[in-house]
Amino acid sequence: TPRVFSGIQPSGGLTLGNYLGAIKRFVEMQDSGVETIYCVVDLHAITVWQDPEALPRQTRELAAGYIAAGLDPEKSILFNQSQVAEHAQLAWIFNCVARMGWMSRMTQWKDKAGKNQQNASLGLFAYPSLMAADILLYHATHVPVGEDQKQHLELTRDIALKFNHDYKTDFFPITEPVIEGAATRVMSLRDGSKKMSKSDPSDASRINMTDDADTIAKKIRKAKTDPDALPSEAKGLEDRPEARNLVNIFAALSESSIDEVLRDVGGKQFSEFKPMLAELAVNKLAPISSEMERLMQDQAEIDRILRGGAARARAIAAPILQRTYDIVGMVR
Ligand code: AQP
Repeated sequence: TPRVFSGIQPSGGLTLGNYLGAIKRFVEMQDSGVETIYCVVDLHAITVWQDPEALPRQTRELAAGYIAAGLDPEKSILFNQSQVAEHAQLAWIFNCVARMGWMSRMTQWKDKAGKNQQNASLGLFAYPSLMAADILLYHATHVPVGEDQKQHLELTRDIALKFNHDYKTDFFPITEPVIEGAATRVMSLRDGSKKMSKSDPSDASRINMTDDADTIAKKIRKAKTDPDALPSEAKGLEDRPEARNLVNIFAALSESSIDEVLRDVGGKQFSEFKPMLAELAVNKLAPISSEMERLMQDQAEIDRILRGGAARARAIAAPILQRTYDIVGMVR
């Protein structure tokens, strides 16, 4: 039977990219009736420095974002990673299976470590090994993610294959990435060649789920574009990354195709299209952000949900870790 696992880092506020590329898909999968497990991956977040004063709020806000966007803590298992120690325990085993060379080829490692790799954390280097543990700890079969996580999911498959090979077993399943939906790669509003990211130093580069209507309108108004009018079909967006990104966001938010959007707005100038996009974005995001705000009033309730989710997650994870230890040859 299919089992879905995915996670998001509480490394800042949620962006429109996280919403369209991940959370919206999480909700659809939950509502399709399969077993769904969604995690706030706080152990991943600290691979780059997180202020311990801010991390609890970021964690709770992400949990609130999940729920406000439609995840139901009864239907899905919602929890934060550090409450289920088995993630770190399985990651250690996988650290001993994965090879240095595999990790050093990861583009996220190269991007985030930058020029000064010697000074990046060992955790950042081993990030994909922990991610493989997150997924394989539940024998998850399907993992919905944005395009940027594709390479890490391939590495998860490589780790499962090598573990199965080294220990002559078929214990770990080969996971399917689910990179679908209209917006698997939402780009920065300031640079159409960079993905929209929570940790981009420029706040103007992204739409945060908690931005108010005026801020959203202002960011879209200032979004980088070219001087031409919108084309009337998708082909006309080639070599126009900024234009394509805005049309793509419009399509994803309105649940229509790019061609359908261009049928309506083809020929318009950005000065006319941008306010339409802003209005749509505000209409879609405002109910979620106001619900997030309401949920954040009751921290104890969020913590209770995360603890309950962690207990349910552990009930699945613990036997799988024990079985892994047996396969590896650990005495208990
Ligand atoms: N721009 C994006 N477009 C589509 N999907 C996106 N995702 C992230 N950015 C976009 C998807 O959101 C999920 C959670 O991502 P993450 O928090 O684990 O880390 P990330 O991919 O590195 O996201 P950020 O926002 O860029 O965070 P930071 O800045 O902390 O690294 C994943 O499914 C991801 O694909």
